[in-house]
Amino acid sequence: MKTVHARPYPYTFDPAHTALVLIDMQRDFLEPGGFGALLGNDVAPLRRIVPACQRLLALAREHGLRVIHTQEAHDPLLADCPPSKKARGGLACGIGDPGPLGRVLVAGEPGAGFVPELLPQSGDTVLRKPGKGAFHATALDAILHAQGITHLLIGGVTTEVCVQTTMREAYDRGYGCLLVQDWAASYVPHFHDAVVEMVVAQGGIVGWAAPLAAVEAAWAGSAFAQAAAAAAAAKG
Ligand code: TIU
Repeated sequence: MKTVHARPYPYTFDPAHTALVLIDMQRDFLEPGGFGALLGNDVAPLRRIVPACQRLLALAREHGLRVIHTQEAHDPLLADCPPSKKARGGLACGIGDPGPLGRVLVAGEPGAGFVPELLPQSGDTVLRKPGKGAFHATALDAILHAQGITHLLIGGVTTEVCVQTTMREAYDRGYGCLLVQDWAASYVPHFHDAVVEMVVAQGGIVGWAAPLAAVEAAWAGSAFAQAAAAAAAAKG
């Protein structure tokens, strides 16, 4: 078992039953000309978490955790895109339209692909999803059950849209989720901060939150992490 010094109290997980879930680190959200930029956002805050994502992925691979990359992308015929989603925002160049990164948010197009620094590796699971939450209209719950996964370390983009929606869906399905704070980002930085507070409020109503350094400390078996684990055990 590993224990992370998290808020609102230590987060304990068994690596054999824990997956890393990296939400939607796609060119369409992180690069100029993609869906996020077409919505009027500055993509710079999202790009800043790429090095932290690389560190956590390396840690996960070193310790044999399962890795799941989600991808918000639609079928080329938009058969899985509700008209309300396509119409939202009234964009001149919206979902399915040809844009600077190919057809916007369409599977197989350059924009739907992952940023080059975070390409999935052999053994990782890639989960295409048509919605904001990773459990909606996907096999994610079945995949996690089949692999005995009970705990999720979650990050990606954007914190208040796909990351938070997925955490809430996971909570209702019985998973224990840790939001790795510097592994997630929003186009609107104070939304990110607000989500962290929402997650840990009310005794961890949605889950736990901790910085990447605390996750790394749990693996290092540092005195700090050990002390937190002891404190949690003492609380019963
Ligand atoms: N617009 C926005 O902040 N996010 C999304 O549309 N999708 C995800 O968060 N992945």
